[in-house]
Amino acid sequence: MFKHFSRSLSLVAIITVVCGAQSLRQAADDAGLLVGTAVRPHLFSESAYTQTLAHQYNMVEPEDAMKWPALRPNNSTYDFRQGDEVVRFAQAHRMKIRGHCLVWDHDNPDWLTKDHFTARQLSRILHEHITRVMTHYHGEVFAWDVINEATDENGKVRDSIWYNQPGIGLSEKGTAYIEQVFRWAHTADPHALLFYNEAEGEGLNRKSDAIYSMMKSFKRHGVPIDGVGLQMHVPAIDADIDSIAAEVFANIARLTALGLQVHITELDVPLTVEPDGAVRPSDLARQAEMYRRIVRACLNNAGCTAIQTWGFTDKYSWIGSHSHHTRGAALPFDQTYQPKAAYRALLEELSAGRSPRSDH
Ligand code: 9MR
Repeated sequence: MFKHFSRSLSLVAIITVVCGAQSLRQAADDAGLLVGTAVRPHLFSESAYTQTLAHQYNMVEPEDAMKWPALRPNNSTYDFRQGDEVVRFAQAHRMKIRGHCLVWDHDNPDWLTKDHFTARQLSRILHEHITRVMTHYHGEVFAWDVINEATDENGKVRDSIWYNQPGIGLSEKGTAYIEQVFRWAHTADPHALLFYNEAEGEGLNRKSDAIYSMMKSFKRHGVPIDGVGLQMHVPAIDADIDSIAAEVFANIARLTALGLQVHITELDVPLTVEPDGAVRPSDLARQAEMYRRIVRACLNNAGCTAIQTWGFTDKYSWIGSHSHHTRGAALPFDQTYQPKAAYRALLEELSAGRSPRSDH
């Protein structure tokens, strides 16, 4: 009987390997991992957009819809309409929602940056914002990027309206203001997972060393933090993919050894785009390899619990408009929603699951 049972189990395994998972979502579900993408709610009227999204992903994050400019038309008003649209879509399709982002020195509304608030006023404004937004999305957003990009390339706390210009009253006290916003966030929603999200600190460098030290100190002092978001905007051209993958693996390993989760939060791999929109086939192959190795680095560490790309179709990505359209084609689906080599690499790695197949 047992023999019979194990034979049918191996039959299931063989069928799965031969047929393969039908979507990133199915493969990620089987691997016990979240696979997500940033979304723009005004595109929910486009059926190819929503169909691909619902079929392929089990998690979404609003690209801009929960940022200050969307939520805060002025100091006394909150506008949750765009964020709520993301929540409705996700709930209708049984997807998890990551929230992004409560504190950032970028992309803040003019009323906030130009009104010359005092530190005491800013402290009240930020505390109220965190409390109100997290309360509104309580039970809906399971994880928040509480603070985004607070460290500079030398590993120093970045100058910002929230830190020292004029700050919330903890100016020149290093990471104390970061600690404060995590404490406010935890009080606002004790059930949400709280993340520190950062760019260009994915491998091993001064910035990631500083983040690691900050995390170690936060854990030692009981600061309520659950994880680190590694953004992962990684160019593939002229990159040493082996050493990037090895460094990302090592960084994930040291962070998770502190008892933190890691989410890959904004993965995209921009390529050079010719004026006629063409991309070299060899670049697409390198891009696929980069996707494969980053996903493998995550899968090989049980503490890496989510992989998310910054958009999913090359039709809509921040890269084009930020590079005068000289770079782009960074995502797993092309402009017509056809899967690229990068998609197949993602699917193959997710389907292979967590069992380590190499060191990194
Ligand atoms: O992709 C986002 C773009 O639409 C916004 O205009 C921009 C400013 O809010 O932010 C972009 O997303 C950024 C993210 O919020 C934080 N990490 C870097 C991302 C790309 O710039």
